[in-house]
Amino acid sequence: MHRRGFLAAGLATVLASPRALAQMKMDDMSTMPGMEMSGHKMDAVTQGATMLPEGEALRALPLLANEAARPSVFKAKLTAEATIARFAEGLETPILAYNGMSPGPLIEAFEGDRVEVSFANRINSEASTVHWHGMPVPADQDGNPMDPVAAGADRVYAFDLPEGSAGSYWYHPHPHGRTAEQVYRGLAGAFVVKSKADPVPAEYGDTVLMLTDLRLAADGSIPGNTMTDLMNGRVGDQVLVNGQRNPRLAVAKGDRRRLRLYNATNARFLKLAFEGAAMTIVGTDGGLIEAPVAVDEILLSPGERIELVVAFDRPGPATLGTLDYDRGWMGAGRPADAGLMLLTVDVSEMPGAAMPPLPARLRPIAPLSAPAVSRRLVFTEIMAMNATGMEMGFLINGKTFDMARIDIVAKAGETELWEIVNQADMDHPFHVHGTQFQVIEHERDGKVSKPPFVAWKDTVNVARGETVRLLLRQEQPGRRMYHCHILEHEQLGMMGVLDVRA
Ligand SMILES: [Cu+2]
Repeated sequence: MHRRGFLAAGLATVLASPRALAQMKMDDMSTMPGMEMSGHKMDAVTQGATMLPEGEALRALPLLANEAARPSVFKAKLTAEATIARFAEGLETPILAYNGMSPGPLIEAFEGDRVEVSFANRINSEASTVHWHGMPVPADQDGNPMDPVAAGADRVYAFDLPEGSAGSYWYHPHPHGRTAEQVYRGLAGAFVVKSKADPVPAEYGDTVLMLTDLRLAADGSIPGNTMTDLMNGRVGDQVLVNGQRNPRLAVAKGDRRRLRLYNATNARFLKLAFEGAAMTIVGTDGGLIEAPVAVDEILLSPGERIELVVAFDRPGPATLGTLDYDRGWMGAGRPADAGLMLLTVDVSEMPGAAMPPLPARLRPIAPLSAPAVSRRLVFTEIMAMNATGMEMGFLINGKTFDMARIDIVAKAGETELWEIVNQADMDHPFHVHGTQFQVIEHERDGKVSKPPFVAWKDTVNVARGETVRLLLRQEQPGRRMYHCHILEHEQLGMMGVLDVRA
């Protein structure tokens, strides 16, 4: 939806119940003017959906080769360009890819490294950027919408990876108004920063599982966003792991595997459980936590990552699948959350080589100091009728995103308390660029709860009706974005600009 005329033109009616309105208008909305519909009707989502074959051997993500001649430097080229994916026999899908692949190549570098990535935007007539999601890079190297790389242009992104920054990051486009589409058409990749002194045993391996969401029409094409997608965020028909549907991985009985799970979907909330294997959380968005935490299930909202050690002690298949999670859905067509099989692990009858135990302590995390400043960010949605039909807005403190406006001025190196208040009907995963934060509490219906462990995060789900309080410190000056990581919501205005001053 273009914001032209929205709010400024005046709203005839702002309804008290957005959900009821959304349902009422559902049938008409696909033909409404001003929507980026690409001619697709609402029901195109399920009619004629093409599902990929399941059960291929899990592919490791190809590594982006380091071309640097010197040690402690990571140097490579990344090209964004249209290509044809062949997801199945006889099926051709036009996608966008980094270096010809989707997900993009895995970038692996070490703490202390200098990174220089030459980016070539070869997307036809669209600006793009590379945003280094979660990484402590300088503001002018972070691929913000204010720094577009025009179609056909090149630029170098250069930054240093500080000590202590090891973690599971990712990269994706962040151009003004085009992020959601460039991501669902295929542009996203993982960036793992490694530590030279990693306490997790090397015998566990280190496997990135990039979870993306795909919707394919019968002809193999990826349809554009519908009105439902714009409201709820785009949810596809199938969740892929490293570009494959429910791939298989073979392990020996007794094996432990380190798995880094990425929710790189535009808008799908993934409540995950491993049937037949035991999960232990060892890390979050910004790296290892202090001590391992055993869990039965995990909620991974769009943009979040989690690092697990999974123990395969029972022979037979162990499956990573989804459970139901109600994140608030507007209108008809709520997708089934539960029962998606993401990964099948075949555990052998014969035990493998003995695995070293996971250490009881991983690393200390110093709590952020007492905040010097407190801020309150209120997330709301509005649905409104005007002369041409229904329009919707996704707001932070009553405003839609304006690239020319600075919403918050902060001081580099100063700890702040951010209170993210979700007064909307949907969950919104909150993300801020340039740093990692610490969630200190959640509040819902007057009940306050603390997170089960201290962790570095750059994305946190704020459930509808919930308030999340977090401590945050930006070390480097410059303009940073903060936004909902449902990419359609970000695109429709749920984003602000933080100006960090030295
Ligand atoms: Cu949102």
